[in-house]
Amino acid sequence: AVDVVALGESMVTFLPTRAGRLADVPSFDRSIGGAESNVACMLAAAGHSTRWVSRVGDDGFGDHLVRAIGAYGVDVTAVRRDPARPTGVYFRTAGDRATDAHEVAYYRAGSAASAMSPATVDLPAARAGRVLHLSGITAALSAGCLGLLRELTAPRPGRPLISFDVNHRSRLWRDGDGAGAVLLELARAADIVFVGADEAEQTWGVTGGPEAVRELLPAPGLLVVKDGARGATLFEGHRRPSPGTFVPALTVDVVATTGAGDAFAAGFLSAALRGLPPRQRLRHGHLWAAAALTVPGDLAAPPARGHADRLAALDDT
Ligand code: KDG
Repeated sequence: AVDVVALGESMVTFLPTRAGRLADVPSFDRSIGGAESNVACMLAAAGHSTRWVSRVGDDGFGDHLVRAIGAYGVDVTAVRRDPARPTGVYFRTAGDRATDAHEVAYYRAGSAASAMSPATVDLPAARAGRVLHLSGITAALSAGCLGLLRELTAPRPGRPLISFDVNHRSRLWRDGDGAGAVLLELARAADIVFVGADEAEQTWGVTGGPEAVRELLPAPGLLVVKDGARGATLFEGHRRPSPGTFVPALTVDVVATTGAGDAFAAGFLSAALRGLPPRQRLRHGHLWAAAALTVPGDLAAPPARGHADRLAALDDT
């Protein structure tokens, strides 16, 4: 059986060759992005069996995504080609932390992946893993995509563990879409949830820190509330109030934050699949996130397992 199946839209990503506004950058390097496939690629690179389920266009960018993601060792046999709709692409600025002038330009409306639905996706392939990793990005893409997430997260015998990264991308939602309600419904249906403390405030108006997020999401057996550069808190089990485990993040020179959340989720899931204890799951999340924070692209190679295990076992008290 596959360890982790990740389902979602991936895009060819254009990374600027230098810092500056999109209006000023003259050239871009081709790369790949996609929150869920980033998770699958990192897990595959770390030796886990993974599958990516999605749709791409019957075009060169679709060929590139399937080839590049497959090259990480991810099973791409359940990726379908759409003869009519194109593969999505996006452009973004380099990590301009100092100016806080980060820009993202998506060209994904009407993409092949936005046509995902229970009718156009191989559902048995999506359900075949121990863990099915999903994100809130998919919910914003189309009614069919939201219907697909509802179908996959509905209770049913033998359902894989649902891992859900809230990933509230406000640029993809319109007023009236009810992003907060939809993302809350999906997070409540999941077994493992990743959410940023700032994201929880923006999405649900929760201001009381990790404990308040747990109040809102008491059901997931594993809830990780990430507090950016400070650290992350893990709540386990279904007890209320459940004491959280906080582990500080690493201090790194950030090149670009894009993809750090995906890397955190991948590192955490890897450690959880290997049965490592709670603190070490968070440590692996931070270590893998550090790998993504220190490269310009959305996707980084995970730290070598033995090395990460030794670092994760260090005592921080
Ligand atoms: O988490 C990184 C992703 O945001 C990026 O790779 C692109 O999937 C993407 C999105 O929808 O923003």
